[in-house]
Amino acid sequence: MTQKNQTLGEFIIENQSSFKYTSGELSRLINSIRLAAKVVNYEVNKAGLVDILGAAGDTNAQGENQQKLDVYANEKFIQMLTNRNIVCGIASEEEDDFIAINSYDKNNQNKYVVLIDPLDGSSNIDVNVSVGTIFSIYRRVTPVGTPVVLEDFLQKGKEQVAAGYIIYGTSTMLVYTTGHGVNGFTLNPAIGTFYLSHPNMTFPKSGKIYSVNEGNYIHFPQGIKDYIKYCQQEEDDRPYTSRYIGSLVSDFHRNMIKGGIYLYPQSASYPSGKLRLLYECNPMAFLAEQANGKASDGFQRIMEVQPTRLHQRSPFICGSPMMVDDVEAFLCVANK
Ligand code: P6P
Repeated sequence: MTQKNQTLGEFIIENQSSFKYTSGELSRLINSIRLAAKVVNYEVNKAGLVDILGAAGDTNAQGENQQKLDVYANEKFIQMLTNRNIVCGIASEEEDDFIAINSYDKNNQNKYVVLIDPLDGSSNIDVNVSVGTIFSIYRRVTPVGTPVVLEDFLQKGKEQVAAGYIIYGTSTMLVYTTGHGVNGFTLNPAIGTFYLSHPNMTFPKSGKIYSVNEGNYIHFPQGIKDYIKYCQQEEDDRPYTSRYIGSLVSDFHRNMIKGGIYLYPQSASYPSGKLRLLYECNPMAFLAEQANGKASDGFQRIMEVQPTRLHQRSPFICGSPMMVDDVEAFLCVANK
């Protein structure tokens, strides 16, 4: 149930009873993400004013140049989640391995693990384009009080208990689901409070926006090439509009509101796709499905994929359900 001008804190309390299993821990976990979002937002919004731009001179687990804000956001989310003693483990795009949180303490009854992309779209930071944080939350599968292990993180996306993103854009929003629909909260920076601004967000069944890096066109699978040409044909409600920000959270957010589809297929640079299954594809897929959208690797529901590695990548097709169905049909025909 949603009330006008409800704050995120009020929303969490009011909907606590609908969180499966929780004894308030999931609420506290969402609250710690809320605080981290405000802290990171403050730095992101003043990035152009202080010498925090530019690469940190290091590279992350993916061998990509780390931006200083990547490092800062990673540190802040890990710090907030650790200090509140809510989770037993954290995995991050910026960390080679997962981080065990006090899980050698047999009295540690924390049952959640969190996987994060601390600052997605970071290549946009220095050019003042929206970036985002993506998070995914699971219950651990090994007994509480024992050391958290890789198996606790390598779970199918359909096992997620919550997922969401923060978009640091013209306004800062926290959008998340606990399996009961998707709700968006906008930050009032003057008082540091998130207000329910987008209750029950849902993807339109179809749309006229497609988001893909067409610079990779010649390396796309034939079915993807065929779909892009389909989008460009002058027929029926087409041609569609191409909109690609280079920031998954921003493209996803616009497409969820207006209707549309995001595609990151296999390419020459990324033969398995660029996006990471565990902390990009799966959380965005959980949100998409909870918003009546779809998310696939082109051939199967992405949340059915069994992960085998922490940083594994996957092709990713996500958005309005009828548009995802179209892409899968083109891929199926091309693969016959
Ligand atoms: P490309 C950002 O690095 C990201 O992971 C997504 O946010 C974004 O959609 C994509 O990669 C952009 O990749 O290869 O088109 O620059």
